[in-house]
Amino acid sequence: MSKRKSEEHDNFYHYDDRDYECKKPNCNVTKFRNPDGTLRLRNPHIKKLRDGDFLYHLALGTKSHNLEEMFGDVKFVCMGGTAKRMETLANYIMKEIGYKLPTGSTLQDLTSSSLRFAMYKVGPVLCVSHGMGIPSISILLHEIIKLVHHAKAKDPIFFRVGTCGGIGLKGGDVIVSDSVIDELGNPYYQQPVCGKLVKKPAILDKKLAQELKSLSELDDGFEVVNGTTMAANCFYEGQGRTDGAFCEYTEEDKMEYLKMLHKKGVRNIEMEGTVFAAHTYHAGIKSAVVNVALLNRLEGDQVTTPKEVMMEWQNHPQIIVTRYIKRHLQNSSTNGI
Ligand code: R2B
Ligand code: URA
Repeated sequence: MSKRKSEEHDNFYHYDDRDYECKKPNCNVTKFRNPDGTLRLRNPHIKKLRDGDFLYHLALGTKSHNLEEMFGDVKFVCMGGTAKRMETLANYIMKEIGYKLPTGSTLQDLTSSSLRFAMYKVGPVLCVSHGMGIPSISILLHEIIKLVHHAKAKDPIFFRVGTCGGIGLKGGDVIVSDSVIDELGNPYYQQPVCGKLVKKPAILDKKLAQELKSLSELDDGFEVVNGTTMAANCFYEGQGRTDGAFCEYTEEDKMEYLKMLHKKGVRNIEMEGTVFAAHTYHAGIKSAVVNVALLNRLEGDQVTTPKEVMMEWQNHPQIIVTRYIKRHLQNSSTNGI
């Protein structure tokens, strides 16, 4: 492909749906996924790396590992903030989908020599920690997207299962985002690249968000809602808190801001949603953000919920996402996929 042509078709504005069909008439560049569901990497340089591709923060590489053998069967990637939560999730999924490890063995962190992220694999499900904030999850997204590409995993679906501050929701309630915005209300992730500000639309799969919401059950003991999520770069001032080390605004300013967000459909605030939605969308990956509210921000800023309650609440997004995974694995085994 000539430079000109590749530039034209690499511009995501030419692609109008999740399958990235090019809108140009008679265009033969159709998808960022191959017909078999494997990902086409939007980076021509990777193929040219002389010593293969090393995923530094995962301590895995195309030269040192057989990524296809290790990860080729991955169908779902679940990401959450902490290593412990991802280990718990992997063990929970293992029980729910009836996956058996050889007698006497336990799940191992597959990134053990990296010490940055932790990753557990349960059959077709990867559970990986992403740390806090956009820079941290962005590093992980680059490397996990390359991992599933190198592994030739087919049609992987990505989930972020996390925590957030709810707006007008109770602690323990779950928000499945149908859209994500930044602190200024922009529905995209923007980042300086080689001295220029580059924007990527932060788009989540609405159908997936609705399906996840529909998996809530009457006796769950928590609500599941769809809504807009705001991703902030800061836990304190960036989320309008008045309990940080600095605060040059009033309680009234904060309440006005939070109420304005609520009026615009924002139901929660967290710290990764924009880049998660933007990078998965850009890669042609279906994705969802499922967060549990740790507090109602209209009632305060401090997170003082007792640890045991918090641990229980943190299971709520995991319960919903695991139901989705279980249902889809059952359907694919019934359909012989
Ligand atoms: C939710 O919780 C973390 C901050 O406490 C952050 O990672 C987020 O999005
Ligand atoms: N995580 C956030 O980013 N904000 C909150 O209020 C709670 C958890």
